[in-house]
Amino acid sequence: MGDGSKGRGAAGMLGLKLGLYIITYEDPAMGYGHLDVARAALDGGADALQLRGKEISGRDMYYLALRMGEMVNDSGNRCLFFVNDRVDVAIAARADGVHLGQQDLPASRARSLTGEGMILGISATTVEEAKRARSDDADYLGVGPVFATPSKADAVAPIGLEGLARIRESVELPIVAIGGIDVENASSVFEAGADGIAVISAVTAAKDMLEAVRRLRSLVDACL
Ligand code: TZP
Repeated sequence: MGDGSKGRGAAGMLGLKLGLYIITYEDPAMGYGHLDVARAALDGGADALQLRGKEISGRDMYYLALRMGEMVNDSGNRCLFFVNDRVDVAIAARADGVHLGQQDLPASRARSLTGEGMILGISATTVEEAKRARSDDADYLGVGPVFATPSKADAVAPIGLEGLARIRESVELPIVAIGGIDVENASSVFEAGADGIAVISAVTAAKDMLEAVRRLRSLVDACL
C-alpha cells in the first residue's frame, strides 16, 4: 500500500514485524512434520513462526517448542517464535510469544502470566473481540478466517475482506490476517489493511515448501 495506513503505523509503533507469519502443521502421511515446516519458514525468511499442534500433549509440545526455538536461534534470522494456545509451554520454552484463541485462557489473565516481556497475540473474528483483545493488552490480532480454510475444522464462516476492513477500522493493533490466504489473494488482504499474513496450507500443501515460503516472502515485500 505504501500510504502510511493505520495498520502498518500501529505495527511500526510496537516494533513488531509480522508480515509473513508461518504456522506449523504435520501430516505424517505426506511425510512432513512441524520441524520441516519450521525449516522452510526459516530458510525462506519468515518474520514469525508459530508452533500449532492441537493434538500434541503438553510434554511433547514443550520438547518440540524447545527444539523449534533452538532452530530459530541457530538460524540467526530475526524470526519471532510463537506457541499456539499454551501459555505454559510458551513460557517454559522461552518463546517470544504466545497466540491464543477465543476459547483459550482470557488474554488479560494470560498477560499476567507472561508479563510485558512476551508478545501476546489474540484471534479475533469480530470487532467486539478485537476491541476486547485491545483492552486486555494484546500486542497483535490474528484476524479471520478471511477466506474459507482447509486447516481449521471448527472455523467460523469467513469474514471476507469486508470483515477484515471493519476490524482494521476499529483498532490500531497490528493485524495478521489468516484463513485461506495464498499468493493469489494475499495482496487483497494487505489492501484491506492487514499488516501481515499467517498461512498454513499455502506452505504445507505445496510440493516444495521452501519455494512456497520464498514466493510468499517476495509477495509480502512487494505489498508492504
Ligand atoms: N485460524 C483461523 S483460520 C486458521 C486458523 C488457525 C487456519 C489457517 O490455515 P490456512 O491453511 O492458511 O487457511
